[in-house]
Amino acid sequence: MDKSTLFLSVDFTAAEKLGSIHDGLDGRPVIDWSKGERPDSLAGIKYALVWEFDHDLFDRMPDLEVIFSAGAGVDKVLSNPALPQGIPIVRFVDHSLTTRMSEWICMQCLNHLRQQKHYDEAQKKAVWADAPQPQASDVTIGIMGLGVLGQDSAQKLKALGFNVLGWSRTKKEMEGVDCYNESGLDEFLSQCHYLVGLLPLTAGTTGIFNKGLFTKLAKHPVLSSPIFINGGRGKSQVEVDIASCLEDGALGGVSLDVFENEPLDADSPLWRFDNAYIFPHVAANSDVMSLGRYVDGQIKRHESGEGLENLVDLSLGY
Ligand code: NDP
Ligand code: OXD
Repeated sequence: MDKSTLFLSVDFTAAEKLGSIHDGLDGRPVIDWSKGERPDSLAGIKYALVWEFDHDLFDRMPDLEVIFSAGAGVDKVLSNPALPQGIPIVRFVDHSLTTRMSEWICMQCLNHLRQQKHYDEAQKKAVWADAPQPQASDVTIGIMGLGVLGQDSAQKLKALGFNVLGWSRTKKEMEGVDCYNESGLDEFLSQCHYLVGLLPLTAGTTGIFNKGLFTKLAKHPVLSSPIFINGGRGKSQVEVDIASCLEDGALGGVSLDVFENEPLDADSPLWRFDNAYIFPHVAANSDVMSLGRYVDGQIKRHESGEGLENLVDLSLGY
């Protein structure tokens, strides 16, 4: 049986290092809009894989059955005002992406715990200088967002010896991790020395990481000020508040992979804090070949009647 064509509107040029999207698609034909392919008609297209895309494209796909997001977060896809009604949207859930996000989260927690900035500076100046050395079990890390990524990070941080707490919209049950929901937010925050953000961007999470929230975090007896690490979405954080908290010591350090506006403006003060690790939204890039394999697998499930996985709940926005 001929495979149905996948419409592709994602520019993978920078990401196709280890393999191409085609390597994962098992021979499925593709119309690659991002590479300038412009067929006379988009009628008959049942599947579209998108990230940022022209708002009117979907009007030209009367036969569309499924939209696939090229990332785990779907805020960009959902922000399209011309999104067709009633078409299921599948987000990207992938072992490699999950594992790499947990690596980044663990690395940031360890960077702050083991005072990496202090040693980087000391090395630059050829100074032999000691710094306090608490162990992981002295530190409580709270994760806001206990979904696919948050739960994997929680388990790996636990394995490193940290005390781990979790917070999510619906309360989770995780062995060894005390979990909270919205009503327990203050109790959760009051215990966290480090706060990790792994939330999707929705109306409910926009601007949630602000000064009011940071001032509720716990002060560590040795490291003193709390640490904020965000791998979710930048518009969940208020950057003027982060800068002000780093200045007045309400925050002792940050690791930020995501920003209100990306790329982060060269004039942003966040680049220049000694205790800030700044990354260009690279905590866990989608692996292009895995993404191809995933989309092809989901189309096969859909066509065999097995059903799509990881569907976005439009009423929740993630
Ligand atoms: P999931 O949908 O699996 O998990 C989202 C979690 O956030 C769930 O626990 C959910 O609660 C919780 N949540 C959502 N809204 C609220 C709210 N208003 N209040 C409290 N909790 C809430 O997503 P993933 O774990 O797969 O991904 C999380 C985000 O990470 C993505 O949406 C994306 O923005 C970001 N991301 C960033 C990457 C990067 O490179 N920086 C790479 C990949 C993803 P509940 O469990 O109750 O539903
Ligand atoms: C994603 C991302 O959502 O890369 O997958 O940010």
